[in-house]
Amino acid sequence: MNEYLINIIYLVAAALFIFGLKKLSSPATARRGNLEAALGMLIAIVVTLLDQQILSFWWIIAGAIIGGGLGAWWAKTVQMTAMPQLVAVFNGFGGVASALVALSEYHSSMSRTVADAAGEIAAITTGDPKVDTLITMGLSVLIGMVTLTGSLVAFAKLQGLMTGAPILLPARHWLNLGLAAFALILGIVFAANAEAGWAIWIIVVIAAALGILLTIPIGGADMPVVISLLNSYSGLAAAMSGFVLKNEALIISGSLVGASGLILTRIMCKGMNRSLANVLFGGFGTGDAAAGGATSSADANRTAKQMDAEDAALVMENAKQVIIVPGYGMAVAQAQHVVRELGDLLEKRGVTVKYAIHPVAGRMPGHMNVLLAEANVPYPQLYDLDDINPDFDNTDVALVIGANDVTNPAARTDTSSPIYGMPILDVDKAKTVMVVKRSLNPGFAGIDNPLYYLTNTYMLFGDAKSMITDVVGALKAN
Ligand code: TAP
Repeated sequence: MNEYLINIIYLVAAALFIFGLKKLSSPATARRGNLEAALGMLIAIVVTLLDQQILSFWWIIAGAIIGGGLGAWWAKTVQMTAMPQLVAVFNGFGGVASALVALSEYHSSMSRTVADAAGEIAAITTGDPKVDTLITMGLSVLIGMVTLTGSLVAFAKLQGLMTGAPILLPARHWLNLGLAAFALILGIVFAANAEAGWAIWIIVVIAAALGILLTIPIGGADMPVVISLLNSYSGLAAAMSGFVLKNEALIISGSLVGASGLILTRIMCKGMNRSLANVLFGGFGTGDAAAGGATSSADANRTAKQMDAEDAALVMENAKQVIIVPGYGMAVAQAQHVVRELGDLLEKRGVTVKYAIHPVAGRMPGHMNVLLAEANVPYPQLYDLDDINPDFDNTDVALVIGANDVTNPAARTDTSSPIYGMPILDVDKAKTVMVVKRSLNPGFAGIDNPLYYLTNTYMLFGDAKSMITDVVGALKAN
């Protein structure tokens, strides 16, 4: 195929990636955006396959069937709450794919095979790759392998295969720094001398070790941030492979993944009021509190008032406005469908219903948006933190469902709190606050929530799905 034609088609694919990404920024256009980006990817793949450099379609078809089949089966069967670890594994595979592409390209360019006159295959060394290609090969291998092992550790932590608590090795920063410096030196040796194939293999080992060492000191519950960062790394590794293969579409798509992963990481850190350095090197957290990692530090002298489902239904149906605040507990209980049913019933009774979405509610970016979209909650009813916060003052009921940290007023008032400064949903400003959760136990941050002891707060103790089902039943009976 003509090189110019290929590049123009790659450009079309890249444009589709960018338009697709833009559309992903709103729930209303996200599906279309996904489709457009997928179409871009399809075009890029077909053009690459039609390109004459493709050697064996059989390998490609076998890989697509096995890999695609496994991926589709896993994505279809995964629990919504296990989505972060699935994404982690996908990132890891992306990283190692880039590393393998760079390694195989190095070896095929160093050892080009030619058929001799007798039809036998003999290897000759050409020393073909130039310095710039060698540098990008080294970077692709380094970043790709860090992404692979880092992602596998993230997966193991989230899946409970290893402790979620930070593993803090003595002098770990020096160890990591030493390994990174060693990898850099090897990279320079490799770039200066294409024959130094041994150096790239040592880089493989060091990068694999670095991925593990950089990820084990991070608490299990911070893993979603790490996964988003590793996602960015996998994009960078792909972009580097793009330079190795001189494939513009790969360079552009890898850079887009790299940049969007970084933006997402920043949004998540901002939502938690933590710096990226604090997440990566702070050794924060004891694992995932919701998985039993933390204990309540509630003051025994304070009492939290309780309310039952019937009373809650009565208060809500007489309200002008109810703001529903979903959190991780709603995801665990899979209560989104019955929550929507509650919202619909209240609306039918003339109550204005809004959903307040905190950027880090749940355990992955957009977690609440995805769940509520799955339950067909209309998009216009979903409000971001900045848009909804001024509304709580004029709201009769804030109904908190399985959310904890994202509603903790200590973030506004208690300078000694680990979450001080984290933007929260100001639910305490509503006339009545109802909190649906099973106990007074803390959430991810492992800290007490003074919200539960305020005079306007009522606890509805129980599993989110069964409690909201009871409230719905009471509303229907009224
Ligand atoms: P959390 O603060 O973790 O609180 C969730 C609450 O849900 C728990 O206190 C738990 O209380 C309750 N719960 C668990 N299972 C339940 C069930 N079946 N029914 C009812 N309640 C249940 O959640 P959040 O408010 O959504 O905040 C998210 C936290 O995760 C933040 O601290 C955030 O920084 C962190 N984080 C988020 C992300 C992203 S991207 N979303 C990434 C990393 C970290 P009981 O045990 O008493 O029921």
